[in-house]
Amino acid sequence: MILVGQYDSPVTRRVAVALHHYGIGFTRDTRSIFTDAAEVGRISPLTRIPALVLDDGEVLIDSAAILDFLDELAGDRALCPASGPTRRQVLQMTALAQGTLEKAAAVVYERHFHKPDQQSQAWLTRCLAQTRAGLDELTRRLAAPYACGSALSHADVMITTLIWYMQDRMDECLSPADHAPLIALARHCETLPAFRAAAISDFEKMPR
Ligand SMILES: N[C@@H](CCC(=O)N[C@@H](CS)C(=O)NCC(=O)O)C(=O)O
Repeated sequence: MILVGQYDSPVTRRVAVALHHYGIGFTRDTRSIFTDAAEVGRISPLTRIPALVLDDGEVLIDSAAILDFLDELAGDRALCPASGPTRRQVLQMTALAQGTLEKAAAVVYERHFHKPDQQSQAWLTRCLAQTRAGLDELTRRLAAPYACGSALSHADVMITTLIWYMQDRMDECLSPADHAPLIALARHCETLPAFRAAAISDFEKMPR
């Protein structure tokens, strides 16, 4: 399998963490969606990452759909229960964290692609408020020791990769005081082997 995408993409990194956690071997294609967009677009039709190229050449896109496939391979070790209330909780917490990322990324892209005088302040204000609301709600719903209780799940992985993104790209929404439990969870998860194996190298960062 080949995982396409750089690890500064939280959704790409969450797939990498799951692959390492499950012990599934893979290689990487670290070409950039920005500087190598045409090449990435030949693999991933929307020129988005992650994409997972299977050994027979089939290409899977979208982190949730990719993880659905990997969870099937992982069976009982999947980072999401197969059924029941905890499954719902894991999927909802993961969706909340991923939705928060989408709003934060919208701010990052607006600032990256538009000069300051071309940026929509109304859009930025809206996205920043939605990002902040996402972080607040994640904090409110957070269980212990992991996001959804006693076991590590996809929610912890998404929260951890999201927190890295917030700290690296736009620290104006993440509050060390208000979101301390989220930050502490991410700090703990970053020490786990699967997260360390998917550490972000300096070369794989979006051009500024
Ligand atoms: N829902 C998708 C989102 C994928 C996504 O937006 N990836 C970003 C990187 S974090 C990307 O490829 N952005 C480039 C673009 O949209 O042009 C997933 O979970 O895989």
